[in-house]
Amino acid sequence: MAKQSNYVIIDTDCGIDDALALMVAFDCHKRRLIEILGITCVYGNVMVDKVVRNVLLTQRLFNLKKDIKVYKGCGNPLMTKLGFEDGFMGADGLGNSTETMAPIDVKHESEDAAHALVRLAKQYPKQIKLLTLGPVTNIALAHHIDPQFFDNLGQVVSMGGLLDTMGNVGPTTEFNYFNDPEAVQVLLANSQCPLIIVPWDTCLKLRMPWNIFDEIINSGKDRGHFIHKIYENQTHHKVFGRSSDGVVLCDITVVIAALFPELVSLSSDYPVAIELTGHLTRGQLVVDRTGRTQRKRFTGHRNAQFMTDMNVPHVIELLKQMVHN
Ligand SMILES: [Ca+2]
Repeated sequence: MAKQSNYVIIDTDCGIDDALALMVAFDCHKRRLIEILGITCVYGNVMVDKVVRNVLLTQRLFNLKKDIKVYKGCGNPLMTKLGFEDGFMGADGLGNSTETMAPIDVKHESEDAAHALVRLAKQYPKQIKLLTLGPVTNIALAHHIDPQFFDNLGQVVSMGGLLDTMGNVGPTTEFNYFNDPEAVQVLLANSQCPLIIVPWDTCLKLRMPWNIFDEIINSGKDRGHFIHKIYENQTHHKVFGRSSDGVVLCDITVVIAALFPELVSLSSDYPVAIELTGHLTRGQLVVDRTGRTQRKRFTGHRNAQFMTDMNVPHVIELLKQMVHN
């Protein structure tokens, strides 16, 4: 963990893995290792109102002296209709577990997410790490509100796209970037701040062995109990369930890349762009590792580093500690 004060904003479409990522971040915030300036919510795993609710349910676990502000953001992509349906994360985004939780008053700030992003970036110029765990629609909108927005950020760490693995939406597409390719283009074509992309390939490398998962959910701790509830349905999934090598943790990789850079491996800088028109490939992150970046059609790109790997045992240890803190 870097010693300097770390201002963080997390933009999330809070599903199951987002909730776990938020738990690690909230724990760091509570221990004053970082200061989370706000959580901005976006549609994605579920509709944005449910995302707000899921963030609040997760934050409640930490009994913070002062609540972290939660901002509601976009409910739709910039240009297209929502494409998701009730699926992997359940109708509530948390594995259909929320009905069994104590009700919560779903309140958010009156300011919308994009304006909050713009305001906070101006207030803390080049000091904020922005973590994106869902479609980047709020981020693109913030740029449209204030063209200086990206320049005011210290760093963006974004989960999206893929390098070499199979897509989780289409053959070459990953869920977050597939949902709003135009917003990704706004990010790639207009930002110059440091950008780390966490591709789907790297998310798949972070699996928690089932014996450790069982240790956590049977720990008797509130946070362990919460993890048990939200992951219960997923444990029966035919691909990611108990028959697999372990629980796929996805979005926590972004928190690790941003807050524990000593635990991750990064690629060289590669030019990246997003496919907007391909009949089969719309939403594909196009990464030029050939070094032939000057081709005429490869426009709207910028350089980005990719998180390619991490110290998995250490990350798992961090998770275990978080449950017991
Ligand atoms: Ca997410």
